[in-house]
Amino acid sequence: MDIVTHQISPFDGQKPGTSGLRKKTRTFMEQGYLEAFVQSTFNAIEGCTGKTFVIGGDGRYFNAEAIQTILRMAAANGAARCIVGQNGLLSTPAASNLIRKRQADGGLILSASHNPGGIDADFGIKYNIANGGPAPEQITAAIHAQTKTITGYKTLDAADLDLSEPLKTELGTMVVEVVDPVSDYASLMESLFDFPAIRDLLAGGFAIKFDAMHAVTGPYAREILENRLGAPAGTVLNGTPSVDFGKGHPDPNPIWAKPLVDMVMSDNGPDFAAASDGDGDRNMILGKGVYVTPSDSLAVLAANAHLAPGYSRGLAGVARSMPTSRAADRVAEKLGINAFETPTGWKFFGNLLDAGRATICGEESAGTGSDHVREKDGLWAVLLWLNILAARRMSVADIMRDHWQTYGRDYYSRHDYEAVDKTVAETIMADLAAITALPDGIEKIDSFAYTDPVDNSRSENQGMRVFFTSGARAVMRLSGTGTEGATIRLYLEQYEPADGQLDREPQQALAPLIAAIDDLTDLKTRTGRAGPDVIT
Ligand code: VG1
Ligand code: CO
Repeated sequence: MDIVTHQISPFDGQKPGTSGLRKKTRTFMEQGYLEAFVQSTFNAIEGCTGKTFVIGGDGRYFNAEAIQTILRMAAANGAARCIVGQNGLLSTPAASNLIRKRQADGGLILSASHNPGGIDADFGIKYNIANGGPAPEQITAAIHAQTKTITGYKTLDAADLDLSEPLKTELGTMVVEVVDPVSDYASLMESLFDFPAIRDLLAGGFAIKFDAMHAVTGPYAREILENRLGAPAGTVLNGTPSVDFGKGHPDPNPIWAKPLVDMVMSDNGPDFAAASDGDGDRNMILGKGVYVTPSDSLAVLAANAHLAPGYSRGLAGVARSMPTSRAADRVAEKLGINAFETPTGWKFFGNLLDAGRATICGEESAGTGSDHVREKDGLWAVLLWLNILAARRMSVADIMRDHWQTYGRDYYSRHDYEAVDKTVAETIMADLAAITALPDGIEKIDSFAYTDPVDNSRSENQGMRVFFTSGARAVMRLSGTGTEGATIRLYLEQYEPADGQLDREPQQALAPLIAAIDDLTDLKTRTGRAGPDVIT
């Protein structure tokens, strides 16, 4: 098979965002676009010679074609081996696990995660390093630098491989191993959690539902929840991955997973329900009559993790992204363990996990995970919740009440203003940063910067924070995963002590804070919106 080099010129805007490069699918399908980014990645990591990579994606439109392209390019660039999920599928946490388990040099994950899929929707690709986690900023910056000067890419003149069955084959001199995407991951979960106790809980009539949202977790959830834990057939909803996620938006939040929320809010709804996103790294947790905010979920998991065998020795520390509520910090303080505050994006947890300084990490955007892999992990969070429910034999609502009565409650909400004109959004941010005279009730406004405690790398401009004298906090930042205009994310939180009012409706509890931020920034008028597009 011949190695061929194709000349190309750089494409504008191939700058990885919060989690890899995300663009419209049609952009990725332009001739040479994917190739330019993949070759830039290979160049940035000083080539592929002799290396092993894990490759897989969430099954969205263009996943299958992109994988064939990447395999040919990896072979032409001298890689020794590629491990690929059957049919090109791998959830993000399963890919992270495979990279670690097989001691691969890295991996390429094809996903735009919670963004919709289809020829007129979004596609994405990201590079993960040998620890199984997303490439840190130094590497994504090196990839971006390569994309600006690239002149050509190498590929193999070869036909597509059949990836529909587990097998070992060759592409040029590179070995291609097609693997069952589920089994290693399911075994990892079984090693962390008390499966007999969960099986017993479910056998006793505790009813659960899991909405895979037509995305990658369907096969994983069926194997784990239905086959290994004995949940009745039909527990997993929308369990067959489809290229356009059933024309849905695979984002597990009360807006996009509304049918599931309606189900748990109904009289004869299940005791527990959960959903995950396109690539399986996010989770939404629901109990009969309750939606658990991701920030609270992180705190509850940290407080109760010792009930699961994998965490029975306790936690080294808890890390959360800056906009995530401070509920987890309260748990860390009580447990006497480390609490870390990092910028948004899972890549910032990697060093803390590698150094053994944090065991559990989480983001307000419905991502939680631990040191078992180096990505957030939707099904992991679901199983840890089930393990806790099996050990404590309480309802989700009672667990929440008990948690707030112990630690107090951080009322929390995120308001998203989507597809805002980019210049308008940037000016709103710049004006907020420029405020010098603080209005009454505001104690401090700053721009969050982070120094990684392990390697001392510095990340500036990670979001504006507004601290109120009442103890409330608002955060504003621009999304780094969108593909259209700018998305302004406004994060709101207000603490209520354990002896205070713990059962208020969050939007009402936060109403004064919402009004104060609108006064400060003129957000609604300047975006021309009556209110946020999405409230979580
Ligand atoms: C969003 C979330 C962030 C998350 C990222 C990737 O980023 O806010 O917490 O890490 O998505 O999640 P941004 O820059 O749009 O706010 V996933 O599940 O889409 O890979
Ligand atoms: Co995701």
